[in-house]
Amino acid sequence: MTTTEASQTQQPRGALLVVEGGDRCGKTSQCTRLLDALHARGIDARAVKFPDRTSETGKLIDLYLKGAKDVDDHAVHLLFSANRWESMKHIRALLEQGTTLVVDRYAFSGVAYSAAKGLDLEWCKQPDRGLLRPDLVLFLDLDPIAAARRAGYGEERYERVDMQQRVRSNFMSLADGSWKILDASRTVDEIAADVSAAAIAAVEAARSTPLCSDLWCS
Ligand code: DGP
Repeated sequence: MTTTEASQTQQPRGALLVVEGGDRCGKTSQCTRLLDALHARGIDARAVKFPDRTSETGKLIDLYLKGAKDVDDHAVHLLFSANRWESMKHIRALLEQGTTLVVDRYAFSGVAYSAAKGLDLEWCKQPDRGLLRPDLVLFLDLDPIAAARRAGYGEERYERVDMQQRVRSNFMSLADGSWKILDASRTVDEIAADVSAAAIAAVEAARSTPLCSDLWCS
């Protein structure tokens, strides 16, 4: 087969779609709704969640989040980053085979949460530098006071309103042109409609743009 024939038969890549937001902003429901919407359009898509609590680093992170283990803030930051790095090869392979990924939290959570604990924001970015750059970041923006009224709030380490206010402002400082900020105080259906419209446009655009491992490299 010639090089031209090989490139003609190559599968267009999948899109890396990240969903971010503070605790109890409705991310999990929106990720499920988005996957359903993509599948309904015949798009090959899968869910990914960070932290991945099943890996060795993830098990430690889970104990930390549940308050069962104390870990130095810098060390836990590196652990969350390692948890993402250990999935990168697999994520790249899926994207290259044409699978779109709906990723529940990514490096933006890493920075927003650790910096909210007082770590330097630029320092926090460094371990995740060079991760795959998302095609789209969907940020579900919810007032932390409204989030605190939602069921289950307060069960994990970071679920305190003062902490969540700082997390929200850190997230905002990370936003760039690849972000879509959505008002998460609306109904699930209203948010889902905006999420799927933005995601479908990003899946289309990703077909003709290369995959880049250059998050925060410039
Ligand atoms: P979730 O399973 O989406 O509810 O996330 C669990 C908690 O962990 C949530 O409070 C956000 C926080 N978190 C997620 N990723 C990171 C990270 O990379 N670093 C830090 N410090 N916290 C994170």
